[in-house]
Amino acid sequence: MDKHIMKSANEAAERIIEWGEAHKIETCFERAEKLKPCPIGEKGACCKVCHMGPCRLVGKNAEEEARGVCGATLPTVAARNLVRMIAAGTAAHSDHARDMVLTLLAAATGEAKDFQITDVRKLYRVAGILGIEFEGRPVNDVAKDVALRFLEDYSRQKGEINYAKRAPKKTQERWRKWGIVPRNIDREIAEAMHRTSVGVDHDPDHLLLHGLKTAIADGWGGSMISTDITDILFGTPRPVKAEASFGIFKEDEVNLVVHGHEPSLAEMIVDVASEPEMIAYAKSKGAKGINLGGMCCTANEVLMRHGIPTAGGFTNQELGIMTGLVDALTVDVQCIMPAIAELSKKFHTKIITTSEKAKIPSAVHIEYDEHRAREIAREIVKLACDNYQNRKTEGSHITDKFPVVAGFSHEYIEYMQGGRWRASFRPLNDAIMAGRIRGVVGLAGCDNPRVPSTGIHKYLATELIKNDVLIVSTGCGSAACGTAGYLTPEMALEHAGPGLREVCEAIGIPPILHLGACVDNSRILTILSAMAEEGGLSDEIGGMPGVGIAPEWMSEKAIAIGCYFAASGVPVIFGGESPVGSSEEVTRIMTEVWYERFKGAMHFEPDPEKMLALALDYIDKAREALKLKKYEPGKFGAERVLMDMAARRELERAAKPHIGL
Ligand code: NFS
Repeated sequence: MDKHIMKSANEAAERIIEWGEAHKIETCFERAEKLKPCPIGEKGACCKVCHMGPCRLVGKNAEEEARGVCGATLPTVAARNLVRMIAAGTAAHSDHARDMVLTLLAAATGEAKDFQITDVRKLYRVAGILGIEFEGRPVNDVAKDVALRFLEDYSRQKGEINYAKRAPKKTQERWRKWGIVPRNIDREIAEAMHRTSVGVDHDPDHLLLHGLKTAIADGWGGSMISTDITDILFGTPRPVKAEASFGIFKEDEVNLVVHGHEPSLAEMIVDVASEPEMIAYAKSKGAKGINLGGMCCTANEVLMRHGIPTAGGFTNQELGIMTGLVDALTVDVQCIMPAIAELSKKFHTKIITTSEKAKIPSAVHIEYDEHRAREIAREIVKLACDNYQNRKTEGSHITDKFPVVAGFSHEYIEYMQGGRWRASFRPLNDAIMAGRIRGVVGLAGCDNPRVPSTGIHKYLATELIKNDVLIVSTGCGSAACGTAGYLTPEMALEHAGPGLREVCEAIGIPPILHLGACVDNSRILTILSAMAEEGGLSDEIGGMPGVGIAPEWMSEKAIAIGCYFAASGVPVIFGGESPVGSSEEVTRIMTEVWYERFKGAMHFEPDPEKMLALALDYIDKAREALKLKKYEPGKFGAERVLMDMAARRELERAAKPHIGL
């Protein structure tokens, strides 16, 4: 294999890395090569929760014999480390969600005058779920009540988060049985930090149960709240055409990139960039217009709703600057490499930090405030225009780009299966029951310079659809597919298996459905709940022929996501080394024990072929347990074999925990 192929599996990215090497410009790819992971911390065997350590629990019999200075065992240490990752990931998504709630509240009370309720239908749907009266009331009054109700998810001391009731009844019962329905998001995060501090909770299973509780507060709390409010404020996505990769940048226009996670400012920038005064301003600086692009999850937010093109995911952020064409890059929170500020000095790019929570030394700071959103967005657009004149000729100037179809909200997926009045998940359930679609995989999470970046996403995407598995993707998983040209319906004809192809052609969808940003993994939870309610498959999320895969994860947020899927009943497979790999006991709890209790599990498997085999095995075993037709490529059964209660009970008895894979 070519040396460069080892760094990114994306050809355009690879050429920029190569250009950078020739110009002595370092990126995360070289840094990953130089800086090997610490073998102790990597597997979760390092404890640094107090200053008697850090204690390294290593050695031949570490699991039985090694102790920290306080006596903490390896399973305790590994479990604590994982729970802290979950807490951090949940905090990130849910703090983002808190800002969305506060923006909704400010919009509803008229304090944030630049924002309005765009999707009233969605507002009513959410109000209905929350038990808030909406008929005949002013829209803003309903929106205010919705925001205040969501704020309770950050403050109630007893009871359950609002959206726990959106899960299928049986899923909820499992959570209640094991005491993992979250009370409020902040409380579970705080308790996770408390329990994992020195000298508190030392039982790995007990610790991990609280980890699941915290993770549920992310998936069915913060993330789901964020998705819903973003739809209410900026519109529920419908399919849009766009483009992906570095060729989205234009030589003769001002290129302004929005990068990060919170969508409010990016939405305002999208709005402002088309104002005639702003376009005139760009022209006065010698540019033909203003070209917006996105990066990481902010890219997904504005791609889903406006078709703004994306330059790609996490590992593309430095490479985007190295095209030499980015006049300004705004960042807010999460997944922003601090390296971009130093790198930008070699080009003309202005890095603009915008969150009160996040600064990078040497970047320009223009602080976002939802009460002055339009004014701030204009300031940023003007700064990008001013900087257009400073564009130098250096840069890789890569022009590759691919068409993309995105915008598959769960509402749209429901709508496209029956129109406005007969919208349902029936056709999808039927296609799975008949074996046209073998199962569903959520392909999500980061891309990572420790592997040929985006390569495992690409491999799994092509292999899964070849095997008639429908893919729903989010976050940088979607970016990896988009920048590889995989997010178009034509892709179905080329690569999909015969059953999946038939379904995609009949409905007119791509075999990989781009569902949005990482917080929009909550859409997958909603889809699975709707499929359970529709009937014919499992009557809870657990037991569905579905699997979650994050093949190149790196963020703590990904761990929180994986765990809320596992707690909800989805077997999850992560790539790379296991962060609890040092403890067999913790590994056993997260696979076997969680499967017995919740029908979900969390595996870590670095080998892409084994990841694929494990996913297909889970899917086939779930089909078998549901007594569905055995999957055979090209051979489909009857469309509908609904099970009666007796058959279901029989199945419950027969189904054995799926363990030890
Ligand atoms: Ni998710 Fe989005 Fe990407 Fe990973 Fe980071 S941008 S929130 S954490 S790297 S998918």
